[in-house]
Amino acid sequence: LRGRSLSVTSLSGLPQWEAEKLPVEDLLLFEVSWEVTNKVGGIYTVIQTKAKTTADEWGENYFLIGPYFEHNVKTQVEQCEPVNDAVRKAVDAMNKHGCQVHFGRWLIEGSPYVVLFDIGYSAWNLDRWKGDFWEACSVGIPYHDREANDMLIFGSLTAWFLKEVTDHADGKHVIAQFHEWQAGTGLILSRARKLPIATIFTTHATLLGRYLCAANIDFYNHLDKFNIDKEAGERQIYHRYCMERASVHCAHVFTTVSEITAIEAEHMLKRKPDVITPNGLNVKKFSAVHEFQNLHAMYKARIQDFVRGHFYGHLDFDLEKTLFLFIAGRYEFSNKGADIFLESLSRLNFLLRMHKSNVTAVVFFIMPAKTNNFNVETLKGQAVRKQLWDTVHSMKEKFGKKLYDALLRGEIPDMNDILDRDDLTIMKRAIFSTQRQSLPPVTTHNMIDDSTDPILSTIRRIGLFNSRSDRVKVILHPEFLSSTSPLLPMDYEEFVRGCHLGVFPSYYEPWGYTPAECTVMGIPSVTTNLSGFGCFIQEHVADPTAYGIYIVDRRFCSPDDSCNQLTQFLYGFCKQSRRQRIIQRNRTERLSDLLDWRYLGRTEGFKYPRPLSVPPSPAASQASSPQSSDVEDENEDERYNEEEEAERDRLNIKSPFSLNHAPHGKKKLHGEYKN
Ligand code: G6P
Ligand code: 1S3
Repeated sequence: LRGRSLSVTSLSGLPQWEAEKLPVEDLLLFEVSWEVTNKVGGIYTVIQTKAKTTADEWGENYFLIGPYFEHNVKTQVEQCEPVNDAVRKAVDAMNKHGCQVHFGRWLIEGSPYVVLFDIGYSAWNLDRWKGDFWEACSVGIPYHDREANDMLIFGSLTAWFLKEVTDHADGKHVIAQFHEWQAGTGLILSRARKLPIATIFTTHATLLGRYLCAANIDFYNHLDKFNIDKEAGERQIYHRYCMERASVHCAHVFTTVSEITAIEAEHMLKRKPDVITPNGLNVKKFSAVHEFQNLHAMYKARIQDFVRGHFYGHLDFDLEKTLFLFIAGRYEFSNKGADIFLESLSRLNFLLRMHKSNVTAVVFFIMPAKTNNFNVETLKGQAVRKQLWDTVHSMKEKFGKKLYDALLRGEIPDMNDILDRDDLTIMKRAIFSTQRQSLPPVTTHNMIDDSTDPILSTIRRIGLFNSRSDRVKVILHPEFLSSTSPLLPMDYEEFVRGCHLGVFPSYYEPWGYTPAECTVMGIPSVTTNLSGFGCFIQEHVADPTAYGIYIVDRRFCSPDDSCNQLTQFLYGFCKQSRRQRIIQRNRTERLSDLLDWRYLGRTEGFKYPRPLSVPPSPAASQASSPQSSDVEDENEDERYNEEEEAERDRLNIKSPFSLNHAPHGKKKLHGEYKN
């Protein structure tokens, strides 16, 4: 490759070296993204979870390139000197010319090397670099688009860095993967400058796709009919769109995360992706197969505690028969399907009430919006709960001491005397403190745009106000979760584990990490046939519902029909007994190997068969009335575990994903698993 010139106009394929035959020592791999050490959305998860597998394969020759933000670096990066000669020379050369390039190890699993550029420090070059960019591809960036300007600085620094690296690479071949339009300018400039590197551009969504879907346009039925330049212009993203499209067409290899986004890219970006690279996760297996079930019970208890506080004075529902549902992610109301979810919840509420169900569904919306911190009523709820707990605790102490003294005296105390008048007063006051004049709030925070917020507006329209008679209760938590929150001190993973069902009925979802994350934690979820993940599961699992993955049809039916289908899924889920839920969770967790970065790419032609154990599918075996879930048998837990182990053995599920396969080998999986 060295010295070989790749002109932007001749894009007819990869340089003629065969990467598979070259030892890793002769290659340098750079992965470029705005989300390296910088959490914005899903790309952070892609990079962070993949780091260990990539670092294991590429060792010292793998580097991530991202932006420098002091806070991120202070908390996530251990700065050090580069060992690699070419990288060290590149960092030194740029720093000598007035840049601030930081180097270190990102403290995540795999601890990959990171090269981070301080964007603000180099901003004085902006006008010159705008000129260079115009020269390279005739795309102009308006000064008022701060984000696009930052991306240009980031891209210019990336291209400069890669130039320095290739100048000092000493025979090593360089590969660079750029994620999304934000990183794309680095690719465009590298190609325009004919740098001897092989380039990959990966898109995780298209700009136009996201905008058009958010405008509630019937996107997938009109893919070939849009005047894309006009659409981009009208939405004032024409320059960004040009940056994105130029990146796509400059790359030697263009990839995306799912089949559905590949079709979208072909129409919106006018290039068919060369490879589809589904997103994986860094799956951690517990040594005890059922540890994830124990974790569910443990974290569910924490959510129950929060619910006790939130619904104080209205706790006339049985927490043992309460299911926790949630939706989480970027706040894109219709793209993420919050619209049809709310509508389905209203229908579910009707069904549960009509059938006099004793099941209650508490539904969390975890979607960040602008707020003025927690609201008083919500904080008060937790304070009341805590106070009640403290009261109970001190009474218990007092009671215990009296009992102890009596027993020491050899007496059985008179239970009527063991509590005195003061104790009764304290208890009565504690009960009085749980009275409230208002309904339990539907949001935990003071929303800045309360009157126009789409979730709150819909809640007002459908009337889901957390009344006593509602069997569906709603809590909007407009902030990502954190273990240091004074309200709900849990991190996202703990919260997911404690819930019963994740609901992600997205309309626009190139991949969709949220249901995938649920799956590896053994928590069932709802997804759609418009999400990359949903389509991937349809391809690889014979009966997704039996495995706890409910796939709503949002592609071939009307929104109303999708709502009905979602309502039926939710209602069916609410009718399951505890035993059925445990079995279903076991099955869900069995799919995690499919989503492990280590095995992705080896799944071609592989399909999980229908589960063998009875009941064949929790959905199919649901009792006709929700009352059936009264029949619970905690002591049966052990038996389910044995059944589950027997089923895993029978399927020998682990073997198709065995790590004994050669790292790059795309082996066919056992024929017996093909359906
Ligand atoms: C896990 C625990 C069981 C518990 C169950 C509750 O499986 O290992 O001990 O009974 O969770 O399940 P549920 O679906 O009712 O939260
Ligand atoms: C994108 O993030 P989003 O939530 O804006 O990239 C993710 C990672 O590939 C993907 O999972 C998601 O569907 C996309 O939409």
